[in-house]
Amino acid sequence: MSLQLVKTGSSLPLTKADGQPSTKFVVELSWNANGPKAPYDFDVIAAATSGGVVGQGLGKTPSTANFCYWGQKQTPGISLSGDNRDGQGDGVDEALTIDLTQLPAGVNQIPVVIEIHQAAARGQDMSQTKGATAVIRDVSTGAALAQVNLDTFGVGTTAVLMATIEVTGQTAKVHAVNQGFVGKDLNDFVQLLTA
Ligand SMILES: [Ca+2]
Repeated sequence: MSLQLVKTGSSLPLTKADGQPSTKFVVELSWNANGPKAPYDFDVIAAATSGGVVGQGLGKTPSTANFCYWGQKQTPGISLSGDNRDGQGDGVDEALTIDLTQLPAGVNQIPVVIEIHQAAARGQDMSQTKGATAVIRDVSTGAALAQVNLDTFGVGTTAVLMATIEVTGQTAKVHAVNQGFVGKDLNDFVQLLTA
């Protein structure tokens, strides 16, 4: 399967060219630093959750040990490449690697949230920036499987649930969600996603 753009509200199974499910893949996030209050420090937040239903509600994780972000880059089944502070330069700014075989039992959703670090203090929001893309790439083949683009958001939106990875056993599907959150920061998502 070649790279497919997944539009907001749609989903796509993460499947390799040979038809087998991708069990280990990277979510490569790139964003543009331009905007009136640059630099913008986007942070990726992901968590291995259970109990959520796409389009209806977020799942929860029983422990903050399953909460992957710049302050905790290695969690069971999910790891983060690093913390890019300004989106400068070409290519991938931050990348999440997800290994379905290493996730805690019972996980059915991994929300992928993009948040602007210190948005309130810096007077920044998503309306000022020029978007971001997430490309999902199979680790074993290197092939790009799916792309989700950040939608346009209004003034005050500081975080976006960009995509949700739906996990069923050793298969995964990406949902392009693009749900904006006004005024929410990292701590709010820790609370929203922790049981
Ligand atoms: Ca960052």
